Amino acid sequence: MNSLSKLIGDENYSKLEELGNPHVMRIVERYVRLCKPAEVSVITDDPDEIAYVRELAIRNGEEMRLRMEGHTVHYDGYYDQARDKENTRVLLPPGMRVSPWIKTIDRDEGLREIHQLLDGAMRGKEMLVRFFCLGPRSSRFSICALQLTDSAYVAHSEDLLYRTGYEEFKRLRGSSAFFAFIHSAGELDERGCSKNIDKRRIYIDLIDGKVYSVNNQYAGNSLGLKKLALRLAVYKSHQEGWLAEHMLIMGVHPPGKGRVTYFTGAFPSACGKTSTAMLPGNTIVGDDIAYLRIDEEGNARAVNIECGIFGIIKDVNPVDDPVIYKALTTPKELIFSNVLVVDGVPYWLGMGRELPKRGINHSGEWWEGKLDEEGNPIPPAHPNARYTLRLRDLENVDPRLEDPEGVIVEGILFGGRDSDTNVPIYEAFNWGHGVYVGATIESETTPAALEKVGVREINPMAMLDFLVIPVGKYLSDYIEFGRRLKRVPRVYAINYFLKHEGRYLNDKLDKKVWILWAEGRIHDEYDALKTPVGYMPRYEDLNPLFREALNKDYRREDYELQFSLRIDRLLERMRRIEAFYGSEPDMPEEFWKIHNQIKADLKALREESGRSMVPPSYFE
Ligand code: OXD
Ligand code: MN
Repeated sequence: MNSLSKLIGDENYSKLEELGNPHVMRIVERYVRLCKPAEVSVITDDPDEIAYVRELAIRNGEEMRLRMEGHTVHYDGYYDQARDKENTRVLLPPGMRVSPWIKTIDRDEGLREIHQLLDGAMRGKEMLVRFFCLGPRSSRFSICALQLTDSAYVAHSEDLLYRTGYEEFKRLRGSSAFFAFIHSAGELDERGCSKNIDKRRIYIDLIDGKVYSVNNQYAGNSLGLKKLALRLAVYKSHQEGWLAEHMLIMGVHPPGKGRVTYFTGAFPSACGKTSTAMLPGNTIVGDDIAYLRIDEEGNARAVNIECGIFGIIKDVNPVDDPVIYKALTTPKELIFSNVLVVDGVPYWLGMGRELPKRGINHSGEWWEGKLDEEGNPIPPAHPNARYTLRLRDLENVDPRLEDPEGVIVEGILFGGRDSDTNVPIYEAFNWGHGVYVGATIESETTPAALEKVGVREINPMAMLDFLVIPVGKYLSDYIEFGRRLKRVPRVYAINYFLKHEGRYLNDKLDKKVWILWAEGRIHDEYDALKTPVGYMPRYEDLNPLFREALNKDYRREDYELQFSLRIDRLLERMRRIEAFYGSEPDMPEEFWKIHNQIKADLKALREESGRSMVPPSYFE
């Protein structure tokens, strides 16, 4: 009997052996020896084995059943409620460069530290060995992923969010072309939450295609396949000439026109990405991460590398997000995290009804007025509370979700949380300008990462946290990608958060109209107003869309206010863009050319119009 089969038992061993992949064997052996779990379970694609993981999460207390069939709740530790930017680091070998805001640690030093932390980290626990496929099965887009974890919640979440991949690993025929993720929640407290948060570390090894994550459970930190895999994919796609993006994919179905047009869209976390992907009347392919490649006819094609949603639940209510709300309140396999629970019923912020005054939440037993260690009031549910479910369990899932060829992308949306600068929507002049639009998304920070909320930051393609290659190179890749296309997607800047005198100028569902307008533009159905920043919609086109899509009156004065060019604000942003990108080497020349042109045009417009806020009628 060889040493690995002695270590993990014959049954587990033969499951691994069947893959015919010595790299998998080596990784499993190394981390079983290091992490020292009490038990190991190798899980294949067999539904019984997957059910075992789901049950294990209940048995070991990581999830509790809720009243509705299939629903469970999971809690992360009080200080482990979002992505930990500080302790997420790229292992940097000598001579390698990443974007300047990405945290790094010397590769050898980081490997030493993380392996010390992993030593014995799974003592008394069960290691789950899981195989997944990032992307549809049998697709040239897709990447195999191996996950080792001592958290059944992590493994269960990945079952909802990713395609099983044991059979896909066989198709690798022994190659090492897969990503590997090693996660341990570490020592747990009496609530089953990671205890040693001060030793939380998430280290990304780009060269080896591996990520190590320890002393955490929040999915954005622990689930290898989510944002950790995105960083590995960014590095790989840069080498190979495709794009790995923080993007939704949706099918837009204009009423009565009998066609579907696919869009992708990048928004920073908690800025409306999921609610866009779940807009009533349309179909969802994905809400978070897309891989884009060029097909033989020169189309941009996209696949969702996930098959589920890990969505923010705050403000999901029957009025603003009817489709999501319904999905959350009907029986299906679904994990809530960090919500308030009373009598087996989950509650969250902004759900459109009054919340109970006591219950269980991410702080344990909770009552109104409870303070945390720093003396801050604890809200009933965390603002970054989440739900995890499968796309195929939704009525609005797009039929092409599993298409190995992906969908043809005809439109791309770029948006941020911007209260005072951009109009609700405009179209870029061309691909290069579209890249500029994406590169200059500016957004106020949100509770999806552990940092100060509400700070304005430039967030290139909503990829700020994930850009493990130098941003100038990334933008050059983007421009080059467009150059290779025969059918170039139109690009839109979109903003749901514009305010006037402290009040939002749009209702949440107005986005339906913006997207229908963009879709119609792609099919040459609408003219537009040419402005220095791009093409803006005409009132004559939006008005009937508001009527048809929302049964709403759209007043000309509302249009005028929403679509006025705020020249001073735009110029202020341009200065922030200059500060952000100014010292960046490898920036594509085209970026600065476009930037300087827009700046000159805006200044000329201010001069010529004598105004700092120019209404859309000026461009008619
Ligand atoms: C997410 C995020 O969870 O971006 O999607 O934080
Ligand atoms: Mn995201």
